[in-house]
Formats: sequence, structure tokens, C-alpha cells
Amino acid sequence: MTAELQREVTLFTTHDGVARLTLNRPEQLNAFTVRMHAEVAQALTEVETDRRIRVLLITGAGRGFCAGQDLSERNVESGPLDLGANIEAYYNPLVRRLTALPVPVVCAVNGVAAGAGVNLALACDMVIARRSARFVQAFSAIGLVPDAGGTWSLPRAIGQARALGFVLGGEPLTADQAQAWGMIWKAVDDDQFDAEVDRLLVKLAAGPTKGLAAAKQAIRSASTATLSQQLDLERDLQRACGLTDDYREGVTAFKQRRPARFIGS
Ligand code: T3D
Repeated sequence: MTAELQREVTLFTTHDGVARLTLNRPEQLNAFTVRMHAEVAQALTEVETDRRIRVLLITGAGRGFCAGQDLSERNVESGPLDLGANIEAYYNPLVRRLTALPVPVVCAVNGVAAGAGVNLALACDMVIARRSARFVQAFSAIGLVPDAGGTWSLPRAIGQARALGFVLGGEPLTADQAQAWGMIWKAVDDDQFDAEVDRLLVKLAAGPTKGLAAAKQAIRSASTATLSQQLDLERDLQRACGLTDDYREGVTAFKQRRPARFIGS
């Protein structure tokens, strides 16, 4: 079944277990507006509640992925702005919800990512980028601190020295460099990009969804847990995974020497 929502600044479709969310303000390189946050939030609600969805893709329309906050919404001429209120209302819930989704989230970085656009990508589970894409921690150019979880995810992904150089220097990072540093999963040749993303989505949508969600939860918790806490978490998650239909199917398929047919439960 295909359900398509034509929205104002995003596209959202679901088909064969794959939900595709496209940021769709190509003229502004898909910069975030209040409207875009609302539409993204609505899409996340669908992913959270529709059990047929087994993987979420986030990508951008046109030549950019996302240029972060739309600066035309910031009327700095009229006096001081409370940006913290905006972070609290929009970016923090976005990152919290994305990282907690019970399905894998793939981010296909189709072009330049800047500011919160980079950090949105880093909040996803697997980031795959066009080789021509670039990443810019644009905050230093306008006197801001990285947000949308960037100060948390960057040093963990690439180390403190690189995170500081990337953020304070403000220079763009190529997709190849981002892959070499472990900031993203993979850089892919531009002409292979769409096919590679589709292959990944098909594979994840046919995967043991609860097991994948448990693995994501465990890996995400690791950087703030002790080994002992992590061992306990693995025990609890493995107990839950061991009760799933997909575990039974996986073992049965292995014994019968055939591909597993996972149903996501
Ligand atoms: O405010 C809060 O709530 C706090 C939260 C902040 C989160 C943040 O993300 S702050 C950081 C905001 N983002 C930026 O500062 C990035 C600004 N953009 C750029 O640095 C560059 O545009 C890029 C490096 C992303 C791409 O450069 P380039 O040369 O490929 O494209 P361009 O020509 O600069 O941009 C193309 C168009 O997109 C252009 O519009 P025009 O002139 O064709 O009508 C440009 O104005 C527009 N655009 C790009 N980024 C933004 C934007 N419009 C509004 N807001 C943007 N962030």
C-alpha cells in the first residue's frame, strides 16, 4: 500500500515498509522553518505509530540536504532573540525523537549539509552521502554554538581534536573525509547514490525490526553507560529479542539453509 502526503515543505511517503521523508525547500537548500519542523514532527508520529513502517529515510530535495535553521526567520534587527526557546521547542525534541525511533533511520545526504543540517544527519543511525556532498558546521560563521546534538555526537564520532577543528575552523568537510573520520557510514559515487540508498532501505525494511531497534538502543546507550550497565542492558534486550517471531525465523532459516523471512515482530 502507498500513502502519500503532499505537504508544503516536506514530502512523506510509505511503501513496502519504507517511510521516506524529504525536506522540500530546494531553493533555500531545505533550511528549517517552523513549518518544516511541524511537518517533520508529524512524519515522526506516523513512524512511531504505524507498525508497518520498518525503516525511515530522511533526505533533501534538490542540490542540498539541509542548510540548518532558515536565517530569514531570524529578525535580528528587531532586538535580542531567545534562541534557547527555539532549540527547546524544535531541535531538541527532533533529536530526542529521532534517536528513540523503534526503526532504523537512514539519512541520505544528497548535497550540502550545514549547521543543524549536519547534526540532524548525525542523529540518524546510518548516514550515506553523495561523494560530492559536503558538511559545514556553519555555526562559527554566525556566532553560535553547534546544536541539534552536534556537541555530543561529533566528539564521540570523530574525537575531540577533529570536532574542535571542524567546529571552530568552520571549513567544509568532504563526504570522503567524513567517512574516513567515522562521522558517516559511507560516501558513494553520485551516479550510484540513489541505487545504493534503495538497496539499503530494502534490506533494512526486510530485517528483524525489533532486533535492529534493540541494537540501535544498545549502541546509542553505550557512550554514557558503564560496562556493567551495558552488560545488563544487553541481557535485557537479548531476552526481549529472543521472544520475537523474527528470532525464531532467523534460527529456523539458518537450520533449513534458506534466507530468513522476517516479519518485523
Ligand atoms: O536560530 C535558531 O533557532 C538557533 C538554531 C540554529 C541552528 C542552525 O542551523 S544555525 C546555522 C544556520 N545555517 C547556516 O548558517 C548556513 C548558511 N548557509 C550557508 O552557509 C551556505 O548557503 C551553504 C554552505 C549551506 C551552501 O552554500 P552555497 O554557496 O552552495 O549556496 P548559497 O548560494 O549560499 O545558498 C543557496 C540559497 O540558499 C541562497 O538563496 P538565494 O540567494 O539563491 O535566494 C541562500 O540564501 C539560501 N540559504 C542557504 N542557507 C540558508 C539559506 N536561506 C536561509 N537560511 C539558510 N540557513
